[in-house]
Amino acid sequence: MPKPKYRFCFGPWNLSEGQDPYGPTTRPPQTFDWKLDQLKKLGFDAMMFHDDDAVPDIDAKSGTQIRKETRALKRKLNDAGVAPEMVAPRLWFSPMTIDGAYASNDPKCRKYAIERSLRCIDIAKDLGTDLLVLWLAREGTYLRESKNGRRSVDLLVDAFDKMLAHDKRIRLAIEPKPNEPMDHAYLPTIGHALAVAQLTRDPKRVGCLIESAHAILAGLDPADEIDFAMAFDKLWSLHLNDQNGLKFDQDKPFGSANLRVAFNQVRALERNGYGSRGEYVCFDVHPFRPTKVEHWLAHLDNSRRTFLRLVEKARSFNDKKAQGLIADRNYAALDQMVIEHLMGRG
Ligand code: XUL
Ligand code: MN
Repeated sequence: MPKPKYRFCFGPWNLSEGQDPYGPTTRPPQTFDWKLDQLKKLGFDAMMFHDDDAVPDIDAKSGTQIRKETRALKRKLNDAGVAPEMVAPRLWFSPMTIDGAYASNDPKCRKYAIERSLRCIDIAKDLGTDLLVLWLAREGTYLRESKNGRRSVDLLVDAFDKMLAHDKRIRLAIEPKPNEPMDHAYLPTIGHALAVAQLTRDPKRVGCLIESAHAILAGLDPADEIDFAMAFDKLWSLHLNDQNGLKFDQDKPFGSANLRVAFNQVRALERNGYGSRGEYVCFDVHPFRPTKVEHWLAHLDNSRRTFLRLVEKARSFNDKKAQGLIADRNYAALDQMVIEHLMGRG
């Protein structure tokens, strides 16, 4: 398989201001144009969008206005030579999604969620991407008795079907996450995402996006999630980052908590040829809250540097020697070989 030249992406939300549930922002807000400039300066290739990153205050705007603003954004991206990677409906902010979106108990709220998603598909089309990412933030429960799990699956499938019918070219990439903000999400892993794809009217157009931190939160190794998704040809996007154990979603720089887990993700991408069909490597990372304005871009630059260094490490790993150790069931030596390789020897 030819070695892909990786292309990189991030979203406007990855240049965040430092707010957390316990305190306010620590950096001043910046304009979208500033963020696009930084993306270019860092030499990234594409930007990913929520629908209201593309069209702010989207719920208050008419279809005509949304279209006008989307086209203006498209021109701006063209001028900057930056591709739109995907668009994702932000279905977790509105008063209409307090108790869920597609699987809300309230039919008016379900209708809102579907209509907003269809508008988001129109934005994707006008921007020039066929990828809709669905992070199903509020599809799950805080308490099991509040929803009927079986009915929720049916409602999710019904919503996906409406999206697939709305635009014959759109592809849905489900981004699973097991918890946060929910206690338990309905689609917590890649296995769930790919299984639910089979229930839709066009399984070929329903795939997934793996986020490293989300897989770790599910107690899984993200490298295994990558291999699993790619065995089905369903890994259409990727949010690389890192996560220190089973707690809140940390969105740390790639490789920052566990270099070996990062190395194994890169190896999985390499062996499956990720990127060879135009998929981007996106970093869903955030600056640490104490980060000063002058260091605001470091987490993105560092993530890409680490990724590229790990590509070198994956390509220079002595597979022949490793295979010998595997054949001899000498896993202690294999373990040490990986460690020495990552430390610069072996
Ligand atoms: C949430 C998350 C989102 C999605 C896009 O944990 O990762 O930023 O990636 O909606
Ligand atoms: Mn993500």
